[in-house]
Amino acid sequence: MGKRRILITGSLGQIGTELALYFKKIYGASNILATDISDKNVDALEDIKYEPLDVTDGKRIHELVTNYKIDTIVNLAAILSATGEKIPQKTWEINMGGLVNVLDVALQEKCTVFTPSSIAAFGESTPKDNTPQVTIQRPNTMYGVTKVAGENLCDYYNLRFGLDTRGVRYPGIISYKTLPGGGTTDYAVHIYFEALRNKKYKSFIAEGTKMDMMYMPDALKAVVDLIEADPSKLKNRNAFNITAMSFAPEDLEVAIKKHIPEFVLEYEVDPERQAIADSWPNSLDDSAAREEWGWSPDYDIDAMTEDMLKNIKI
Ligand code: VAH
Repeated sequence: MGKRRILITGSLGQIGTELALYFKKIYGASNILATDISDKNVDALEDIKYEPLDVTDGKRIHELVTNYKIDTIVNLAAILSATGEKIPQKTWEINMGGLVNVLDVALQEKCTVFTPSSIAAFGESTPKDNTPQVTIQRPNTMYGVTKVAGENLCDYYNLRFGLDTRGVRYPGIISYKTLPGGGTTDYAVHIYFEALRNKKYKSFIAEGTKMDMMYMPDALKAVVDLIEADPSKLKNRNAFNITAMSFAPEDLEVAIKKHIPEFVLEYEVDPERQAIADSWPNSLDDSAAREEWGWSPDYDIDAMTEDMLKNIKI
């Protein structure tokens, strides 16, 4: 892999923490700058350099990019779907204000930008099964609105200014090192911790609610595979559908019971997060990512479940 000097925003979030450590293995700790508005769990970054950063402060982003000679910005700072419905204006301010600042600094300093979209960029009117790469996008959450706007803004900066922008539409991401915060898919993380702690879990998402999901190692691999991909092959650039599996809560119950036979899944549905989940696809068509940059996940529900239950320390 060629040398890169990467700044990550939102680096102490669920994806950011593990991405910084994954980048360290590939690019070396001295080439990574982890930033976040909070320094909670900063020790998780080990010897990776950390700087406090509020992404709505464009001047500070510019200072860090020039001081640390950054050539790649991975912009993860965002308020997620469920929290975003409680503070919609703040969500726009952070998710879009941060992205605009990142794109403008990247333009001035000729950086590559990776920023993820999400299955949240789709809504009720989107075809739900095998959702196409190019289709109707009318989300009904502020988080989803910022993701659609973000996809289009990144396309604009690429087409109008030639900026090297890239991104994927992530499904729910499941991991054990850093817990997610404020998401609709978080039930699929909590269930593993509760299965080990109490042998039971009350899901806030209803039985039968299928959503696309992915294990963290595949989510990390996707970032590097896409930023290192041959740009001449990228047609969809900023919003590749990617997925590894699609399941409902009862499918996780079956997978967990293979390891903890006495595990019991109950339901206490949260109407707000259920309404969000119901507006998202059941399954994505990720053939464009497979064709354009060789996307191919390694973990299915059973491989993920075995690894989660083996690694969670309670
Ligand atoms: C959320 N985990 O639930 C995020 C993600 C597809 C879901 O965007 O908001």
